[in-house]
Amino acid sequence: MKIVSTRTIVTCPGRNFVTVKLETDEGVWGIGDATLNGRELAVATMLDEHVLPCLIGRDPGNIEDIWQYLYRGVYWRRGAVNMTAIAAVDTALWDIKAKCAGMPLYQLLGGKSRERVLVYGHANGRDISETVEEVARYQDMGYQAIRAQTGVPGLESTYGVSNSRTSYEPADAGLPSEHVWSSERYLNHVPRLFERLRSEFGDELHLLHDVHHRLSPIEAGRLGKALEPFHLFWLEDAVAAENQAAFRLIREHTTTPLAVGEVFNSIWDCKELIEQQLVDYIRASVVHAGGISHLKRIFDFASLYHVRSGSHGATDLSPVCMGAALHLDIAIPNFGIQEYMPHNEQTDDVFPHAYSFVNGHLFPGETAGHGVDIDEKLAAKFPYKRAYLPISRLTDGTLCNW
Ligand code: CS2
Ligand code: MG
Repeated sequence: MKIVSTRTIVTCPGRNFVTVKLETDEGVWGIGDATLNGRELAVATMLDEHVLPCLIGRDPGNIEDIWQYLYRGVYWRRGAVNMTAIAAVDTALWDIKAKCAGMPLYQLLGGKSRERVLVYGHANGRDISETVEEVARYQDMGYQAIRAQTGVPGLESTYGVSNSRTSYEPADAGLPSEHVWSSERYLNHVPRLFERLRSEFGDELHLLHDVHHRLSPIEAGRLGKALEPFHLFWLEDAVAAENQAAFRLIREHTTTPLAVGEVFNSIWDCKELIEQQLVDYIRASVVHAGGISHLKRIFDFASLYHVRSGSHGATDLSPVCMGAALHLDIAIPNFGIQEYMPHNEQTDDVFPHAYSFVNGHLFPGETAGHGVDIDEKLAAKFPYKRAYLPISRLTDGTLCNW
């Protein structure tokens, strides 16, 4: 079997997505997600101009060799654009291999380690009362794990909270919108949210929170300690994780479980965090961490150190990434939880998929491959529309992490 044609498909059914499609001389095709929120065309160009031409004539069954060829062959290794491009090709190749085997992808990854994939949804509100209402709404929809984000008094906006009660889509403008941030106001307010949530919903419900890289290590230690009475499932991205050693300081101050890694694109971003058990969950995703092949390496390494998976699953990761992720989620021994932000209807129409949501869990489905396809005619109806992620500044104008 040989790869005879390749292309990238850029579409914007409410938000931008980039998809790679590889076609073979035996009529089998595979697709992979190549979406990098705010830098979509960088990845599309990387693929069209530098990666995809190298694939023509290759045997799609040689997944590992192609991965090594693309990872080592670029010379300038790693990085979000590079690893997202490799991820999309890798995902498409696994899709082809599973289709040729006539099996759902999880069968090639070791089969089922569980019957269903626990997911968490996003509840947010402009204040604590609205957030409580949203958590109740998600609980009524069957979610057993819910991430809660709330507005902070004195701040016009904050991460994870939409001002219009619609689902939160951060890539909101043709040039980066600017938001003001105050860690002090935030640190004083968040414990009140979780105190209220525990008194409203009791101890069973899994509660999660995303700090979104905004604190210093000692501030994160303070927050983790303040949240201990409310036993969160995890506190996510407490600090930016380039300095992996910084997590040791957080660890010294709190037993609140820590999750990190949605921005990671290789095992080298998290090797120290895992080896020294500085975190409890790794959030790396199929689309940004080199595909199924590399993400499985990361999770297998994490399994040696009691670190579990918690893959990123925001709406800026396409249904193709979600579909592929679920096959890994159901197969690996150290699965933790899967983030699940349902896509809008237009996106679901562009990306028909086999996965389904039932009672707080996702199921990958039994379709051969990863179970997701792309309707190219429909995709063509939604042209790319440049959109940036916001930036944040402190009240004195200092640029800080959004
Ligand atoms: C967030 C994301 O889902 C999450 O945990 O961190 O919404 C993140 O802000 C976006 O994926 C960025 O594009
Ligand atoms: Mg996050």
